[in-house]
Amino acid sequence: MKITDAQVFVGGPGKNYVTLKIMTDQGVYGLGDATLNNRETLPAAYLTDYLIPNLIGMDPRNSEDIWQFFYRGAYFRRGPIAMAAFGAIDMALWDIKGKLANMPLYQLFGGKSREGAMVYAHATGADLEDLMDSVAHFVEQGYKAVRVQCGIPGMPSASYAVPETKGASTEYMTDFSGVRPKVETWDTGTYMRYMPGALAEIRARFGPDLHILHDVHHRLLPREAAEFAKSVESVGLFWLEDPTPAEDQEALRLLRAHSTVPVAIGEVFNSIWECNKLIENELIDFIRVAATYAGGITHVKRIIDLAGLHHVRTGFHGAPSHSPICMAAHAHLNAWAPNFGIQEYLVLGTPACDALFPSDHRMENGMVYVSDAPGLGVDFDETEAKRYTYSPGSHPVVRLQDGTIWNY
Ligand code: KDG
Ligand code: MG
Repeated sequence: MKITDAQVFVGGPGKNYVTLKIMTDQGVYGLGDATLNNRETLPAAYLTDYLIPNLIGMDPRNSEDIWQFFYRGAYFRRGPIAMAAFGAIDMALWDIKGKLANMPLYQLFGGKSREGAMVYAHATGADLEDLMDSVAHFVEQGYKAVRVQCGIPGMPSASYAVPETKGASTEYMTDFSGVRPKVETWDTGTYMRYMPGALAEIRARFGPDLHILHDVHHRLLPREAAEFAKSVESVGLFWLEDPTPAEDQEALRLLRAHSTVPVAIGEVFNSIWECNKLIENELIDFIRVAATYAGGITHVKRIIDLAGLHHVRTGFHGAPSHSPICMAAHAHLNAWAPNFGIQEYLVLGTPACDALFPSDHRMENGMVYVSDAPGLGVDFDETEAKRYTYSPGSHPVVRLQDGTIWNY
């Protein structure tokens, strides 16, 4: 069996999804997601210029050897661009494998460990009252877990993932448009003084059963993160996400020594080598990698297995920048993984997204139910794809009040 051709498509409703389609001499094709938010053209170019010319003629069934060929063959290994490109190839090869076996991928991994996989939504608000309305909206829809972010009185500009005006909270998406980033201003003291009380009010309003998550988005120093974690202990968070900058695998030691708040990290990691110490030293509770830019299903399965040895559960990244192809890969991993924790899940622009990526993976009452179709169980409509073009975007840049650049 041979790969005969592969194509890359960039575009989608409100997002520049990077979709890879690998064709074979047996008529079976596979799909992969190489979307790297706001840098989408780079994995697309890596695929088109270097990887696809090598893929042609290879046997698609040898997904492990192909992964190793590209990874070790890159010499300058890892990094989000390369790992997103390898990730898309790997997903597409697993898709082909499942279609050849006539089985959904979770069966090839070892079958289902659960029927539905719990997901969390993003609640946000220009202020706490607005956030409460947003949380109530998701609770009414049946969500059992909600991430909460809100505007902070006295903060010089809107905080991470927070709308500037009230009433826009349930459909809110951070504005990433344009090549020049928006600049936000941040003050750690203002955040540290306000947020623990706000989280406590959310807990008081919604009771003990709601799973509450909060994302610090890498903004605190290790000592500040330890103090913050201690101060939110009584809220009973499901997790505290990215309390410190992700580059430092030792940064969480201090937090761990002072608090039992569950910690989630890893949405910016692209290999096992960025989280192996965090996992082995049991400094985290949830690992947040994504099948896209952490090298596909093959590499993420290795991370899941290492995590399982150390009581670390999964909580894969599922921001709107992941296409339904990556989310399908996650749905299969989540159905199988013995150490599944939760899945981030954003439903935005669904009718248009469903038209571009038809599938019968389904969301009901805050749970995702995996498709039983062979392979990934998601398709790609090339005619629909013609409606979309690429438009560049950037993540905001954060400065402190004195102008110092900080972590977005
Ligand atoms: O591209 C970056 C976003 O996906 C990120 O800011 C979202 O932190 C994020 C999250 O938890 O989804
Ligand atoms: Mg995050």
